[in-house]
Amino acid sequence: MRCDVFSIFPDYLSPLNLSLMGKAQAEGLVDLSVHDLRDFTTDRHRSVDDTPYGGGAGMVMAAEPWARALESVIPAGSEVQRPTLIVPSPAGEVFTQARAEELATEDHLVFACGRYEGIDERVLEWAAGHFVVRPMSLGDYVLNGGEVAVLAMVEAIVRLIPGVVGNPLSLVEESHQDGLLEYPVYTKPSRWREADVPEVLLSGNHAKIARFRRDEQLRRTAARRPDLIARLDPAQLDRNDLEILHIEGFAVQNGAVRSVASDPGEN
Ligand code: 6GU
Repeated sequence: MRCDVFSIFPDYLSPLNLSLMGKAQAEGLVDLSVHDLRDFTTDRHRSVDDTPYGGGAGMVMAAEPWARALESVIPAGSEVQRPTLIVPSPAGEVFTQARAEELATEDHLVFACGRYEGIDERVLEWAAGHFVVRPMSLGDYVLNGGEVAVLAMVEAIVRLIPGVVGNPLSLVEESHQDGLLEYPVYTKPSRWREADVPEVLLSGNHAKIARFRRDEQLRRTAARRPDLIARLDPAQLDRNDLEILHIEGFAVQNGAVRSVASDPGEN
């Protein structure tokens, strides 16, 4: 996979050269380039921003440096498929594990890190002629710029490329892989400061261990992320699952898992 990242703070992206991401690059699984947006300016001050039309606080990133930057990575041949242009923004669609899986199959991703109040909208309209443009958000909070979001998205995507994570089995038992949070984990010693590891985990009974872990996934997800429980497919739940969910205040109604918590004000 080829990845091009554009930013006015290229140093912000240097962690992408460390650890698993650095190794993926060294092994040729990812070809990552970080570019300084200011290298695509033409004025003496290398300026990238200007005041917003219509007024309002802050500055807006100007179109021309962005267009010149993005043009530098448009593939030459017309037969190659358009790269995906990810524009980190709190106004984008939410980046999830499903989006990471989808993007991990692409040949060429381009990331445009905005700062200030964002990028002149006409850049995104123009870019749609050369890229599949996807504004994407990490979640409902505001960062100062797209760089930290790109660190998170690139890490989530690249680790799904075959060969990047040494043991592919470690990808299958993770949070969000089956729509549930992951189960709690423990290591030696079995008793630590009066606290024992759940006994079933020492039993060697693999069926019981699997059931315990599934129950813990359901309990945790119900407590911390009821929104994820509501998205479960009831056809994928066994009797034991339904029993746990019932204890946690959920039941299947009209083909969906719903909260039946009697707590007034809850819904
Ligand atoms: Cl992708 N960008 C910015 N600036 N803020 C964010 C975000 C992205 N996701 C959540 N907050």
